Amino acid sequence: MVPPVKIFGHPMSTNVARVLVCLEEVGAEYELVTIDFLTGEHEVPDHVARNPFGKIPALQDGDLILFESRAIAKYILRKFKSSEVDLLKEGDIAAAAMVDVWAEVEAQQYYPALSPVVFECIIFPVMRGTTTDQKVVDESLDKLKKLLEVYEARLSEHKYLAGDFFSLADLNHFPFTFYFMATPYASVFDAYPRVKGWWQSIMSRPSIKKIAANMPTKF
Ligand SMILES: N[C@@H](CCC(=O)N[C@@H](CS)C(=O)NCC(=O)O)C(=O)O
Repeated sequence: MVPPVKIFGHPMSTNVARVLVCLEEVGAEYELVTIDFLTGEHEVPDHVARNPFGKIPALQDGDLILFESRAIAKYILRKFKSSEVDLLKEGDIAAAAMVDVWAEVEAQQYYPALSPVVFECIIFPVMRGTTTDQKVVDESLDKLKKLLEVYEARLSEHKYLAGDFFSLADLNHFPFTFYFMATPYASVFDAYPRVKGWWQSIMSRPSIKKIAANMPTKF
């Protein structure tokens, strides 16, 4: 029997959640090996051997060990691609390029704009015991609002970011947006009805509901 893919991480971690949603989407068997980053387990030598940056997640598939959640996500979607689930569209060069474009927008623009709000309001208070730096939050919200205008226009033309199909580009937005919606600033999205509809359709996916159920928003 082929051993299942192992994911080393913690279910409440955003970057782990991204990978777990991919595994759920493709219906792959997997084992989540808990690395409790709240108690520093990600810094022990065994884990640093998997991820030299001492972060979660890491993936092990036989002899292959990977880190960086967005790269792991692609590996999973390539390995377990089927006629029913193809979130990279690699058989269609133009569609695949649009997936790449919007996946880059997520990594290079959306994540840097939105994540400071999540760090300031949710992650740092729990992990570092700090209080919210309002200047950081306000600057991030300004950037986010400009970005959401572009998203609103894009989602007025297409149901999803890369086109009229759900892809990794959409999925990659899930973990940080999920926690953003638990901050006092969730209503920022109300001004962008197409973006809100898109977010609701992401949240209605069984894979996302299953993984989100293990992501606490109150501590
Ligand atoms: N770019 C990396 C980021 C990994 C990362 O920062 N993971 C967080 C958990 S979501 C972590 O390990 N934090 C512990 C720390 O930084 O000490 C990825 O996408 O995998």
